[in-house]
Amino acid sequence: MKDIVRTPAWAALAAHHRDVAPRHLRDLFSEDPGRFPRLTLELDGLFLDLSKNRVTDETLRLLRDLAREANVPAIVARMFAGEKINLTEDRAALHTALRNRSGNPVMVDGHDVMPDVEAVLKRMDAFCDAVRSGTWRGASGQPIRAVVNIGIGGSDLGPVMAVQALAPFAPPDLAFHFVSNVDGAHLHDTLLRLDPATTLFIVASKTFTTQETMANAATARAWLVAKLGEDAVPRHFVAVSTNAKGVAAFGMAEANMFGFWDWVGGRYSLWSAIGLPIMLAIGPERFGEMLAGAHAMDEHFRTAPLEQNLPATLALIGVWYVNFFGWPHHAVLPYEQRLARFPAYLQQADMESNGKCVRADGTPVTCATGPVLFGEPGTNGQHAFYQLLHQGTPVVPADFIAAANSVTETGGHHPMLLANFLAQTEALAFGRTIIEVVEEGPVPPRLVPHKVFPGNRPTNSILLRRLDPYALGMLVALYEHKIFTQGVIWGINSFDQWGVELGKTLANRILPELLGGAAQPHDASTSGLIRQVMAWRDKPA
Ligand code: G6Q
Repeated sequence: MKDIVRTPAWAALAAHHRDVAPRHLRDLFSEDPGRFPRLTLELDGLFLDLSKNRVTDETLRLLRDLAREANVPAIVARMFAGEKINLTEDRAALHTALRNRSGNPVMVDGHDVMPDVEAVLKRMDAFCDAVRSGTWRGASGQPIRAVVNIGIGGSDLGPVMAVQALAPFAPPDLAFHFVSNVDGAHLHDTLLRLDPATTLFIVASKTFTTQETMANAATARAWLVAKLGEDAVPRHFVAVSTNAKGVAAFGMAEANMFGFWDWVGGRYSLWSAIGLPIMLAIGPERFGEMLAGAHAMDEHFRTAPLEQNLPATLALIGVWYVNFFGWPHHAVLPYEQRLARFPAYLQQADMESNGKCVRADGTPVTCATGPVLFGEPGTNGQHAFYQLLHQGTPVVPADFIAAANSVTETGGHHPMLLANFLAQTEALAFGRTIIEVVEEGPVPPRLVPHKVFPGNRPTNSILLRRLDPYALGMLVALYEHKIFTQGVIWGINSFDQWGVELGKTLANRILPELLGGAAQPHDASTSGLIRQVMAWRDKPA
């Protein structure tokens, strides 16, 4: 496999970095009045301002050469064609088929998957209409008023993020809860507020073997059965899975199961039946709009030249910072309270996809890969960690996300929110010089250095018209494809996650010890902690 670090395109970027690194964004802007129009891109109501990045036209040209060197366009085509690009799991990565609105077939192993996708969507539509209209009744004849999604990782983060993001599109008399953690407190505190007669549980698990989900589902089932009896289960439990046998073994009828397929990666699954809570919240039509937004981004990513390609350009600028500036962090800062879970969602999408030190062919990487991603909604973050973003020693490239309109404009708040969004990227890019500090008015000399802002801190601004289902679909697909493009450049498989296995295996080994089984050999720290836990555990009454 080609080592991207040893290519002429990489060497050209390394040499170019020496020219660009000392330059300040203040100069890049003052020398070039055409910078903003040239470094902005737009697609269907999603506007991307790249101009506050530490790049020149030459940087972008060289980065695109790097993408060609890494074969990005060809590998993108292979993903859309359903080739098994997830080599370690021998699977296709076809989340794009789940939102394919083109009418064209998508083939996996010689089989067109689109009729299967359409059939599940149709069943989801009918089920969601029934629940939302009150035709679907609980065992005691009452309509559903609360939906509890039990799932974790990819079977939780996408739905919880999207249901929150699109809350104004949901009926006010249907509450949504998400239980993921095996910590019984999560389920306990959720059930406290619920009436079993009006509660619907969705057990969401691709494998239907995940410890956390199975434990939470079994406890929730016991709670329901204790209150309403065994016969109530089919009116209050549905499953989303690829494992029909596992669902049957749990005691759920096939009619209550919504399927998907092994070519849907967990963290790419919100478009599949895993999105059932989203469809219950916003209804089938708006769920279709979300799929359409993602499809528009797919078509753009698949067909637009690298020069105009939004996901590819975001990816390349990220590579520029990680590999050439050596900045290992990335912040995602939505100026939209309803995107509060978007950074957590992206943390999984990005860090589980590209947090790898071995390339797809099993050889070690020779450069840094995925950054540490974090974020919080603005303006809350401003009153918390932005100090470090402005004046700290690490430079943290950041994506700022905002919508020109709020779906629920309230009390004139939105212009205040937008002013903060705009002010922060301005402050990060341009900072405040000593001269500006002094000119602003009398300031004690000892405070001058504290009031200086270095600036030159790069940001992308992503502006939506409003956060509606279509825009959310576009936004999520934008990041999915950004992540994939970076994985291709680094030569890693963005679709597996072997790094989460070891902890699971060790936990399975430790659990019997905590239940009173014989001590197993561990390192001194782990054995000591097990003894301490056992000493402090309350004895069962
Ligand atoms: C995502 C990962 C992982 C997965 C969870 C839940 O890409 O594979 O986060 O989604 O481990 O798995 P199940 O859906 O099988 O319960």
